[in-house]
Amino acid sequence: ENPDQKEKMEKLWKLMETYEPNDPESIQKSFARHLEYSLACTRFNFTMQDAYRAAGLVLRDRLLESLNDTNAYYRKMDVKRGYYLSAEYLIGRHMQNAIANLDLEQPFKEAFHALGMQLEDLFHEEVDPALGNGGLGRLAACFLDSMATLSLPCWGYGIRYSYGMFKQDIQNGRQVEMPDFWIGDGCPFEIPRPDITYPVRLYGEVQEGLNAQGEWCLNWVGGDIVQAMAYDNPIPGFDTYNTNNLRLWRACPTKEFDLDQYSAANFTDAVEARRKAEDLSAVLYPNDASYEGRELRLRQQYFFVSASLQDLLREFIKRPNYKWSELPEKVAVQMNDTHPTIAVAEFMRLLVDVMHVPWDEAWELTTKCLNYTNHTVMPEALEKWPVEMMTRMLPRHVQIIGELNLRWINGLVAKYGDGPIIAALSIFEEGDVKKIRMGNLAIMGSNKVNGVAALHTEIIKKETFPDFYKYCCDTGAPDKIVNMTNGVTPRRWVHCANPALSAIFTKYLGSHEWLTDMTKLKGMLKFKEDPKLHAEWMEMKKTAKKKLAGFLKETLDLEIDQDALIDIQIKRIHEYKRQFMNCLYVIHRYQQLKKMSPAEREKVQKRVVLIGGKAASAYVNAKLIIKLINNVGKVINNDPDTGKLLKLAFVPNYRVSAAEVLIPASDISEHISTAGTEASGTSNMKFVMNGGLIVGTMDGANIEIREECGEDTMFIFGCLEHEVAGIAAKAKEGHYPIDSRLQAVFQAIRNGEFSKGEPEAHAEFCSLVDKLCNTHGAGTWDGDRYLVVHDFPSFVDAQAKVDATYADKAKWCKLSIQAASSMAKFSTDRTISEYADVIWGVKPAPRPMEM
Ligand code: 7GP
Repeated sequence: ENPDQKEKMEKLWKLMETYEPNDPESIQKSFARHLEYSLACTRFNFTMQDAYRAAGLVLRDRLLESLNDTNAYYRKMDVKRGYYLSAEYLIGRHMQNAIANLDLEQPFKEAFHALGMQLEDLFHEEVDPALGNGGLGRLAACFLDSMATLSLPCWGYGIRYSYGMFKQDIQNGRQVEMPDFWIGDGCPFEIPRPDITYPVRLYGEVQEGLNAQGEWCLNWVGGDIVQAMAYDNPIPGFDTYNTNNLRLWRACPTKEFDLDQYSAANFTDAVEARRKAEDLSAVLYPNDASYEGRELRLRQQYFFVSASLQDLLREFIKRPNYKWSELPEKVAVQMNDTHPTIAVAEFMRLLVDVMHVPWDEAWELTTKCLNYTNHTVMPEALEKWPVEMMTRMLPRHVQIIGELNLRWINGLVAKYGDGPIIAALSIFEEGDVKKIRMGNLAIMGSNKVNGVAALHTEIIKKETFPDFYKYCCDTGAPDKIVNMTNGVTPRRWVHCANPALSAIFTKYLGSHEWLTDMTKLKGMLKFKEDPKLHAEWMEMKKTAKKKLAGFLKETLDLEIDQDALIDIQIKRIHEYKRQFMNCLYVIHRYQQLKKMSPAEREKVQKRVVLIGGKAASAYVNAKLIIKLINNVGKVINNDPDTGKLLKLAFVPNYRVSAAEVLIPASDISEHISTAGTEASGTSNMKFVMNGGLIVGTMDGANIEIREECGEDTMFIFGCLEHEVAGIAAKAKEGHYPIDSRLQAVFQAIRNGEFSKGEPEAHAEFCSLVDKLCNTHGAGTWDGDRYLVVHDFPSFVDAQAKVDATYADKAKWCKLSIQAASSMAKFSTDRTISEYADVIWGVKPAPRPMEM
């Protein structure tokens, strides 16, 4: 109002409006400023870790400018927004990716080179933020990259765990879990937002009462209130001025609560309460594709869902003259698996109890805004919470779910009469312990439900949720269940992880457009037989193998022959993924080598087999498989007859940054799950984009990759999904022959060849083998649930074909180029465009350079 004051404010605004310049000299100045003034380092005393932090802050300044302007633009344009709710984000290191996406590679390189520093060395200082388990979490991170790159107004919401995925140490061949306090030294990329907090209630009770308008209502009162505090993580897009946000919530004690305790002079209780509140976001549960009904886990889920929904609804009602009926035109929410599906009830609660929207309208809005992705067919992963537990923790939500279910069941009975379909579709599962099925709640509350690969989506319809699919078809909505085949971002997984390959593509295609339009890679196909490209391609692989060799030397003190075929299987350890079968094959290969004369051995293709991945801490068999791999590796690698020709190593502490070194170096990778068990797989895509070929089953996205790249680029084996039931049925009757080569492998294990001097390990290894063999006799068939015995012979054949093909270098190179150049479909840019079109109805909103 005061003109003098206004003038001064305008001066400040002008100052704030200017962007940080991006020439090398300005970057250096900004770096020095952060080193000295943000980190309090002196000229004489700073470490590489300090340098990394200061460089991180240089980037953060630029990210913030872009983030703020992007948000302002979205508001100005009043766009529809997408919100991705995920309990996990396996984001990986920020720095290299941020530099690439902000288009600062050249000036950064120059700036730091001139200061005597290599960017690579700075990158190495960053700890991986590992706020996820595996595929589901990494997919969420690739999705964020594509949302920003496509200039889509989409944000991610999740939990800022203080302890991420545990660090895996290998001691005496066994997995030992170590805490990963990744946030210990602070992360220079995140922006704490003490100004953005929401209260989240847990426990307490529901009381009848009157609302502000004097109407009868139900009030949820009492219990504990924690504050969710926002931490923003800017996600820059590539080749756009948009930067989106990943908002992670940290649990903090409420201020009032603390004060009460303090005034009661009960200081230690107050501190204890603080600790209890903070526990909520302390640790990520290290389970992948399995479920543990732990109370803290449900608390975490509700905590982040409630804060996120409050935040996005606040954004909606900030709009002038908002109308609730417009909500589905402005908001689309994606629930990443069942973890955030309490959102269905929380959305209803916020609309009905807090915003006073009538029930029927609220339900219509909920089911128009929410969507659900299923990521696994493993029944043990479908969350079901005991009603008793949920009633204690979220009493109002259980009422809401009860009411929703009542209306739902009434409708179903009217349609089908009382019968088994009613029990199958109910949200409640009867039994000794009555449970709430989160999958059913998710489907009921969603506009669209999707699987993550074509085969997986069919399995969802046929096997995981057949009654829902029937209901959808019967009500004229078969399209409620759609397929969204997964992808990966080529920025991180090709450009950053494999700069040599990125340079080849850009050189041959004449521009880096392929990085945002992977169909451009088709242009490489005309060079697939070009000897000049072959030479460069092989050089690229050599560079990657050299880097891998350095990594293996450093982490395992393992020397590898860089001319060997590199064979990699990296993913969570799970019986359905069949790392065990891979290990059994390596033993077989070793036995073959041992039988040969030295002259015969000379002719055998050299191989290095690398297996890596974490096992859930309570998953006994997965942990045993790790031990077996380590023990087998020890025998093979130290055998003078074979050591040069075959190596087997377990790569410890598999994580995003390790994947970035391993994947570019592979010749083949193993995606060998039993048909019908791997929902999609995404590392298969990363490997092929880097010119590796797949040994795989007809499962998940393998099927679609093969379709795109050509049958000759994949070494397929094993039974098909529709054959599994028949094989299992025959096995139950005792028709389950064990291949003689596999018997020889079993024999070696039983003879203790891989457990010398370790009686405990010997018994454990025998138990693994016995389990596979325990397939005979009616009714007892449960041992080889994943058909290792059945698929082993064709696996051996596929591996022989790999060796034969690899011997022809020109052919191999051609296949490698052909495959890598045919992967457009598996860019998350394609996946996310489909989500935006088919599920969310969200449109790109690229902001102009200057605002
Ligand atoms: C994984 C699936 O196992 C994998 O096949 C898929 O590619 C990935 O999701 C992304 O869709 N599932 C999980 O990581 C997981 O934890 C249980 O599933 C909820």
